[in-house]
Amino acid sequence: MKTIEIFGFPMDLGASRRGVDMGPSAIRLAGLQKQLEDLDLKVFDRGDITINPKEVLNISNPKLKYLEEIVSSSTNLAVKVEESLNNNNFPLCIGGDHSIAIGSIAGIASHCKKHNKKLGIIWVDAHADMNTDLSSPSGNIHGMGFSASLGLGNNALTGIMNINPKAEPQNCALIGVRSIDTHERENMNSLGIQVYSMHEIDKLGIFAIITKVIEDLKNKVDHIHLSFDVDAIDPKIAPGVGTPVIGGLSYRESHLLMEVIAESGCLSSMEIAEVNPILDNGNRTAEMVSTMIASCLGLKIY
Ligand SMILES: [Mn+2]
Repeated sequence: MKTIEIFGFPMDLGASRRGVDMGPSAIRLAGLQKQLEDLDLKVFDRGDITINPKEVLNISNPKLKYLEEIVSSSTNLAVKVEESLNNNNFPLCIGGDHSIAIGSIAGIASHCKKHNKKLGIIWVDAHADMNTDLSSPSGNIHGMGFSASLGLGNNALTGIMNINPKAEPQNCALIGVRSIDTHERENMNSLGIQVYSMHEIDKLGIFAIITKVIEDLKNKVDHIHLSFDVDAIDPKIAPGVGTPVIGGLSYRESHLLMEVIAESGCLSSMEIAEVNPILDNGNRTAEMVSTMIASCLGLKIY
């Protein structure tokens, strides 16, 4: 197994609810590094990317709130993620709001382009994150990460690391979705990504779906990235998220998804986003997330 490099991205500029910038601390406090080292993994925590808080920034464009700071910090994350992959390590990015994906995927795409690899993305989320500055009702960039990675939206977001799009839509899957804006639906349909909403998960089961997605991607791409928004999990189990939506993944569905990915042995990078300790019950959401990351990197029940 590769060496894991942890990058904290204490970002809350992409969201309205405050507190998600404390996500990296909460996940570290939950014992992430120790849990991974217990799996005999080599783990280096590379600390946090520096991000200015809302208190010292201005909104220059209400359709793309805090765009400048998000672009500059995402670029800093992208450079570190690319370097990690160039060193043959596994970058594990912990957020922070889900705009973290814009930077991490930019870094991965840059690595893939220079090494002639095709990139596939598994995006697990209650939302589609398929908005653009033209469609978003809020102007919150955490709802634009998937679309930006696939080339839709403002040039400042799509053009990070000078690669656009970062991945081809046919090499991407969205799993767990249950709250989609009208315009997001149009964007999703125009791109043609694979979508497995909670409806399909209820009917087919998460095991069949993740197995199918991995088999499909394994045949088409050389690098599989997991972007996991913790709000995909049902809020009864993971209450510490900014935009909870009822009817999500159960505790075991979440872990099984991760365990099947681990068994496939073909994951090359991941990020986990949207843990909000202020809205949490103790630190239980971060604790679950820490164990879920371990499941994704080889933790087994026995
Ligand atoms: Mn999301």
